[in-house]
Amino acid sequence: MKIYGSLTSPYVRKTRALIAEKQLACEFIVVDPHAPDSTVPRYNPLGLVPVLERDDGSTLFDSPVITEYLDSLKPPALIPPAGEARWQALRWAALADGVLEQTVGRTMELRRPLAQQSADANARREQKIARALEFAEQHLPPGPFLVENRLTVADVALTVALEYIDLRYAHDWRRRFPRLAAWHAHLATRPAFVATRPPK
Ligand SMILES: N[C@@H](CCC(=O)N[C@@H](CS)C(=O)NCC(=O)O)C(=O)O
Repeated sequence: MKIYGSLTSPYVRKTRALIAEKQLACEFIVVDPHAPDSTVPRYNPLGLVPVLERDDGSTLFDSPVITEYLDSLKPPALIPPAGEARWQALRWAALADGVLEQTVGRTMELRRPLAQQSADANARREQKIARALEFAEQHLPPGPFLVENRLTVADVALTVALEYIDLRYAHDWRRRFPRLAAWHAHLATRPAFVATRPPK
């Protein structure tokens, strides 16, 4: 298998961290989806990374689909297979993906020529990010993991989302959300996160 993506894409990083956690054999091919001559549309007509190429040459996208596929390859299941734990894990993952969407959108807005930027659109994005982090702070369980007292996709997705904020959005979330900060500090040292951390 091969995973195509950039070193800084948080969506790619979620899948790479999962590959590391599950110790799957998968080659990482660095590509720039924003380059004018990008090869990504050959694998995903939407031109977005990550893309997973399976050994038979077929491809899968986007990151939630790749996550589900990778998780099906071997135990332990990082997506709880059934019951309330499954819905909790998927809701945390959706919250984290939503934070990514808003933070990536904010970053892209700020890269547009100044005259074309919308301060209103970014204010709305920042409100959504703040509300999502507040929700996480309030709903964090007491232990070190978000669901079932073990690592799941929820922990992978939220860790990646918080660290993407660190990369692209100067934000004092650690001071505003101290429980979230303590939870993150515990998980951040896992080798899967250390090995996939984006270059500054
Ligand atoms: N929903 C997609 C989002 C992927 C995405 O937005 N990737 C960005 C990189 S962070 C990208 O490839 N952007 C290229 C572009 O917008 O043309 C997923 O979860 O995989």
